[in-house]
Amino acid sequence: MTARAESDAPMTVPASTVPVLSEDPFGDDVLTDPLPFHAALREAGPVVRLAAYGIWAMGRYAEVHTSLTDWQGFQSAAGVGLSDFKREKPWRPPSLLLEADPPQHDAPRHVLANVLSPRALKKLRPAWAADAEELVAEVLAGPSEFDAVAGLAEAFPLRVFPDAVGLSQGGREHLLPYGDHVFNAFGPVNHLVEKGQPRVAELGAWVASRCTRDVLAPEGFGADIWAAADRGEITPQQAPLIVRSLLTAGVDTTVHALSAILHSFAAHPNEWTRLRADPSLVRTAFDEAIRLESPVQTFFRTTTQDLRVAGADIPEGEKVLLFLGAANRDPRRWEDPDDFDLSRDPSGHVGFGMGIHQCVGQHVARLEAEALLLAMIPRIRRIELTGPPQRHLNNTLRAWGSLPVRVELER
Ligand code: OVM
Repeated sequence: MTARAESDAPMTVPASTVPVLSEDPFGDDVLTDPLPFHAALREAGPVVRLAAYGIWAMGRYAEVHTSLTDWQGFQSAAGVGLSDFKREKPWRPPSLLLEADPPQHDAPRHVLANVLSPRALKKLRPAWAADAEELVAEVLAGPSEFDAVAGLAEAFPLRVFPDAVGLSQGGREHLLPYGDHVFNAFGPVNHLVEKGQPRVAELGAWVASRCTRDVLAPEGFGADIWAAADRGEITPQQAPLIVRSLLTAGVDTTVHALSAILHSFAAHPNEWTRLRADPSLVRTAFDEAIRLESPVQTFFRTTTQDLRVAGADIPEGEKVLLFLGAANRDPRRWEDPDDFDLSRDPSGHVGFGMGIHQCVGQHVARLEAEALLLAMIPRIRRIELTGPPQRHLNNTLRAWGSLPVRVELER
């Protein structure tokens, strides 16, 4: 772009004038507290370049939403991490759901959407409610001060989800480290990815070994996926990779979502009182905490053609980083975006993505959260923080290391 004298400046903004940010969004500082970076990203403009990686980024709700719903222009098959699968070999066989576009995406998506539909989950509700009551009773029988991440947010999904998949008993301790690495691997190869490298072969091999029909229980999400292969809805070659998606995307995500919910209430005791007075607010509470915390912070897309977004020209084949977490706190879309407020309508948040890839497991996550909160409501009068929560750094997840809380019991 050549400089122009102000007098003959064009009336329209040159399309190539895109703001550039130099900060590394995957650096420890930003991962520890992403909010200042998100604000700078939104303020810089609707489309921004990130010099650290030579990529594009969006942090405002409108453009993030538009890009997520435009799967024709913003593909997933080139990978939804920084790595471009058209140029680099993927580190593991690509997901048939996350890292696929129509038409290849359609059959796996259809099958998994049915397996995890609210209708299919109905039969799990009573058992999960009982499991949640049992876990909460165990925790509350102990000290009134405890770590809510280990005690509740990790313990509950690990108690119900692997069994619901039909996963065999041995090796379940591999689930969280494997998921943590997969979500790190969407980012650049920084120290977080390097930390996972020594175990990636072992963990990946274990997960792959748990996806075949013979090792899955005769009833469960795994068996349901294999039954869809029997009906010809997917091929027998596709079934194990779809089971892998459950084991990859179904544990860490829900653990950190539950942590986000528990943190929200511990930090806002009045909202806990309000929830206790009206437990039908559990569904709002779940979405409001997902909006506020955005357990999955970012995903990439890759442009399939030259595109113009909000006046910016993005060439074909470019990586675009979409900041779900920034969009979910965009003041252009949300009133008092940083408040955890059960009287708002959080629907429309992009914490689960939007469009054809929107989280297919969200009803599982919702059921887990509802079961846990409904078990806590009658027993816990107040939950409060006893110290600063510790973050667990991850390139994609807004994750928690610990959440020190004190509970006051209902007598
Ligand atoms: C998958 C997968 C892995 C990570 C995340 C995700 C949020 C999906 O293997 O399909 O969706």
